[in-house]
Amino acid sequence: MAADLSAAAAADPDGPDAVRLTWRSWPRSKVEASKCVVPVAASISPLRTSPSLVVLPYAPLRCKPPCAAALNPYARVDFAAKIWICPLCFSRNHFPPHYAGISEANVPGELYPQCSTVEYAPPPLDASPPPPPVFLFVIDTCLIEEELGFVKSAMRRAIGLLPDHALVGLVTFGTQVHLHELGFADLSKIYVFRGTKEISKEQILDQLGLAAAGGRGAVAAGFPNPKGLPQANGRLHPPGSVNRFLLPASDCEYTLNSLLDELQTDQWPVEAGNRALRCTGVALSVAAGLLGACVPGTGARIIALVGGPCTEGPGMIVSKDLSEPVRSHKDLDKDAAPHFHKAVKVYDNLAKQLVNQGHVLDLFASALDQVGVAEMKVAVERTGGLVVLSESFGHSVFKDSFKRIFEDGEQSLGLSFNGTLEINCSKDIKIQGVIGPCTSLEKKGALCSDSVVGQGNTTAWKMCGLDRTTSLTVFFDISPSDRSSQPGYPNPNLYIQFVTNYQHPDGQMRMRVTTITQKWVDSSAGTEELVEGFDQETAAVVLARYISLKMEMEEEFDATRWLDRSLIRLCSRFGDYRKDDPTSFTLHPNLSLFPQFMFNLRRSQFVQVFNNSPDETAYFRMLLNRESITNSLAMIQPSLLSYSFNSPPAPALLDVASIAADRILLLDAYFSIVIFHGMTVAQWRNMGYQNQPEHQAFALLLQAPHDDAQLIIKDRFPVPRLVVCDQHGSQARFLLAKLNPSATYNSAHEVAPGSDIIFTDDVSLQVFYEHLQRLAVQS
Ligand SMILES: *[C@@H]1O[C@H](CO)[C@@H](O)[C@H](O)[C@H]1NC(C)=O
Ligand SMILES: *[C@@H]1O[C@H](CO)[C@@H](O)[C@H](O)[C@H]1NC(C)=O
Ligand SMILES: *[C@@H]1O[C@H](CO)[C@@H](O)[C@H](O)[C@H]1NC(C)=O
Ligand SMILES: CC(=O)N[C@H]1CO[C@H](CO)[C@@H](O)[C@@H]1O
Ligand SMILES: [Zn+2]
Repeated sequence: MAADLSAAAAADPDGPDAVRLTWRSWPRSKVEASKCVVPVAASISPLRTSPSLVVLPYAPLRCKPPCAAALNPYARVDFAAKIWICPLCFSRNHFPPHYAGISEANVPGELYPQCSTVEYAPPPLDASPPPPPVFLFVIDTCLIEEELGFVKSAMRRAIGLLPDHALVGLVTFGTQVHLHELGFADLSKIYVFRGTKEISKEQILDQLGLAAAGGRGAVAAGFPNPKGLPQANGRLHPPGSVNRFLLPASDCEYTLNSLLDELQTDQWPVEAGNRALRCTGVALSVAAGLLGACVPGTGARIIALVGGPCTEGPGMIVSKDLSEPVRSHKDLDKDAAPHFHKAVKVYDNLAKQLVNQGHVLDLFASALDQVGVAEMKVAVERTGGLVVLSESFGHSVFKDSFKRIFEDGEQSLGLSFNGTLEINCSKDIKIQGVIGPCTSLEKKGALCSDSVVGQGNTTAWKMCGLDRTTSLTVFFDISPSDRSSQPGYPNPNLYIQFVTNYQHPDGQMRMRVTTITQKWVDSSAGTEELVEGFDQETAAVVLARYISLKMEMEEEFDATRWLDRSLIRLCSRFGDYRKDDPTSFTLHPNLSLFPQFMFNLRRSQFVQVFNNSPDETAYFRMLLNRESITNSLAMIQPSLLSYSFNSPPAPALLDVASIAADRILLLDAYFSIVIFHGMTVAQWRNMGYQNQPEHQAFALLLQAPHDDAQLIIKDRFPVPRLVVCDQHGSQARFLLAKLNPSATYNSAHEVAPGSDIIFTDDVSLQVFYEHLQRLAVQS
């Protein structure tokens, strides 16, 4: 699959709409849908850029209420009568006067067939310039000298890349929180907050002298427009506050750089046997309070650089006493993590505050031990923040990822703010909810299903931060109403419309509309049409997201067993076989890779969580939920490419049998990329053959996987860890851990008839598949 490298550019698997569905043909009834085993779901990347995207300089026409769907290419148009019929609700709508010129020969852009995804960028109503982006840095100083040095150089580089008009602020914290006034170049003024106690938003603002503007309580910021605050040019803030704490980058570059020069590691003494006192929770509330008072409703991000666990005050995850270890998965499982739920509650409240204000939390956690990503996850994910986990602020995973936030042009992440997603669909479809970086806007309606998955009970979601890779998974319920009373029935097609409003990186508000159509099928007649529409890659990723959520929410959930059962049911229903004859079992090509995906999912970090820390698990899940299908699939089933003298690079089986002395392997496991030299290749390299003119072919062979690895790294955020290793070297474990153990396993195992747990822990793919065949064909 790594051959995708070039193929991906040619044929984009996400298509022009950036929507991928588990099923492209939908069963007509609830019962038939449940027999499909894999949920009916869509993975959508609302802001993915496509070279063919059309941007229209006006606002869309909308269907009459309550539908309000935007006009789209699937509408039936009567040019003579100047009427369009909405494909979602079948209402007839008159074109307004400014569409009077419409005819077969003169069709507006939104009706072009290729404009199933289209963007509207109407001119803004007022002429005031769009609000500048805001970056509030929150820096941990409980670090060793060397780590603080890495932070400073990363920050200096960031400051150099910030757009001049961006507003910048600085909070540093350790045992206490320091909020730095940036308004005075020579005389630096610092506001100090104690880290021990929870402080309310009002107390924070009182202390900063920001509460005066509207009287007590009035500063409690609401989104989008808190009442009672003075309003200037559509921007809200008490007078004077912004130019003390948040300054245009061009005005405070010098001050910031000198603050960084003078910044010291936390000076509070740390007793022997203790951890440093670190008040991450209070630091983040101060940051959130400041943004809520100064720039509510304006796109702003808190960029937190955290180098250790919160040990004091709200949000603490472990006590300062070193004899108490940081919670593990075992502790969480046994409910023996005394601080966990309390801390999650704190960050959950922070998430609500930030979402209310429209602000984002980005978390850069760099430490050998855990820092509390598992507890802070809710605040990052609900606000659409970025997260990067690495071992050190000196590691390329941190350094290169951090730099990319501020990069412009082709390398830009396309960071956008103030996003909302709304979904409309044909009548017989209900929305169960969304998994991914967003928060429910609690807009309940007839389209909401009673069975909720993720952020449900709504048809609208907030994404304070989103970028061109952000993906969301929407789960649907098939729930036919009384059809005879429905206009337009029987309609062979269903329609779904995704509407995303967001603030483009250039500052203007835009609306992207994607309308998709699929076929209804009557699957009681046969499964062929369903199988033809099955997207096994999307199905594997959606199941991974779904079970990750269930593992978090349901205490007794047994993921392996659930996956085994689902796979057997799917294969019984959609496989071709004679009853009780395992040798007759075959799968349609659209399903044939799926068992292998499930095999690797069972062995992956998403199911085998005990091999990782809770912080790592939280990190993996956040990225699984927000990445494209192709990237998420690499997390579940890494791709492997083999390089050798006599053939071009070729995909290799994810199996120890792919290792050979005269080959180089390139593994892409999303979080890490491994270049693995076979023994002979490594020996030749050590002898320097690549430097001899007669061995130029060897030099090229050595270089090729490095070039391909750089291609992957260039496009990915967070930047993956690159491991270069040799067969039998200690780093080779990064490859071996991902390979199927075929060579070490002996496959003579009987399955008990009627059993639904098939497989012991570390069987090979072949054994797994044999067992699956036997169980799937059982009558
Ligand atoms: C945020 O989005 C809402 C609705 O999508 C819009 O009304 C509001 O003006 C936006 N705010 C800013 C600051 O652009
Ligand atoms: C969804 O709404 C129903 C009531 O309308 C409520 O009973 C249920 O608890 C809600 N579910 C979630 C997950 O919010
Ligand atoms: C499934 O197979 C059919 C051919 O039988 C092919 O046209 C279709 O694109 C495949 N679907 C997917 C999602 O791969
Ligand atoms: C029936 C329904 O929920 N319609 C919604 C379609 O989407 C618009 C916004 O895009 C909502 O306002 C409608 O309520
Ligand atoms: Zn309509």
